[in-house]
Amino acid sequence: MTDDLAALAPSLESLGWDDALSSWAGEAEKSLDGFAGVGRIARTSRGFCLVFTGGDARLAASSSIRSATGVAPSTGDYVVLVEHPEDGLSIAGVADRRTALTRRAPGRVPEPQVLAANVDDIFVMHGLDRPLNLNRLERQLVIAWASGATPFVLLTKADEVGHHEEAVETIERLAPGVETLAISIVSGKNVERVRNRFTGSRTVTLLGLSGIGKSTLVNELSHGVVQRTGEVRAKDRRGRHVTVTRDLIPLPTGGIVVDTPGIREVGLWDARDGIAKTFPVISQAVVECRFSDCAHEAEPGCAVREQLMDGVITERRLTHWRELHAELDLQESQLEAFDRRSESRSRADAEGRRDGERRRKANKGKSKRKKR
Ligand SMILES: Nc1nc2c(ncn2[C@@H]2O[C@H](COP(=O)(O)OP(=O)(O)O)[C@@H](O)[C@H]2O)c(=O)[nH]1
Ligand SMILES: [Mg+2]
Ligand SMILES: [Zn+2]
Repeated sequence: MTDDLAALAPSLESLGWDDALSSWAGEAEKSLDGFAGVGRIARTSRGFCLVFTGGDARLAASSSIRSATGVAPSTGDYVVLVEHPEDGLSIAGVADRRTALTRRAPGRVPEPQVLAANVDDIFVMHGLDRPLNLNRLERQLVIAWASGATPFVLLTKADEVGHHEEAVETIERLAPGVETLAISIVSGKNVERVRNRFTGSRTVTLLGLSGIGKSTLVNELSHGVVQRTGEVRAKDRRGRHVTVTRDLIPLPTGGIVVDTPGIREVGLWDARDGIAKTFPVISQAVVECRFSDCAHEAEPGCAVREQLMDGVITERRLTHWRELHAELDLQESQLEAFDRRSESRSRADAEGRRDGERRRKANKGKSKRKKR
């Protein structure tokens, strides 16, 4: 890949390093053995992180902090580093996150995965060259809102369709209060408006399926300084540089963009608030139902059903809203079951340890007696 993130070496200030982070790092430094500086994570992969350290980029191990604190350092995190002769450079602390774009990690065990930390805006992106998938868009908006950052919707490849105003209107109805723009790198439509979001250390994450033009937008925003995509392979017409890592890219004209690989599975994590913000009309109606435990089925005085009858709320949206809550309900019960299991496991472990301790003491007594 020709992106060569490590060569960018931005200053700490342009990465958003501020006084609060300095005092946090100063405190951390006091208790750390082998303090080796601070930085912001540019990329993570398999137990290692590429860290921008201010004028430099260094590779640091991240696995030990994960096992010690349970926090997996993520792209966008602010960190302190330590260096020891035997294990080299490693991450010793992760600053509290301002915001965190989080999904449920794929797999059976319910656990969160932070896709990007300390981001200001999230661009939820869809290609206009394919049909709009409203459920997918809502799901992405839920995790975007739940992150604490501000979501935007970008409809890409506007040059490929003549009727993008219609799509913009659909999304504006779907996501009131979320700014929606149709853009095109080919015609230049709205590229300047997007570019204007990037100033100072403002950090924007691109979210959306593979092939919708995220990396192409990064190339454009960086005026070609960063090359995230290559020529298209003749054989299968796929871009040669499919993005595989989540990379934090400081732009030469200010602002920071986080390019991500297309993620198919967007499981929710801790996202009730994100659901409420994505479905403001339903959330408001719920409060107005006569019964506080209204299931919005056939109860009298149900404001949700009233608005459904009036056509203010659509059947599809209500169904999807229920499904998203059900996903979190299921996850919560999985988590409880999981906690119970690990609790009984640690109780068994503790008993095992006590037994072992008793045996060791008994053996010690025996050997002492033998010696005598
Ligand atoms: N027509 C058109 N094609 C685009 C536009 N932006 C990106 N593409 C094409 O879409 C394909 C996928 O782009 P890429 O940036 O790799 O998508 P990513 O997987 O989201 O990073 C490439 O062939 C791009 O040339 C656009 O505005 N208009
Ligand atoms: Mg890409
Ligand atoms: Zn109701």
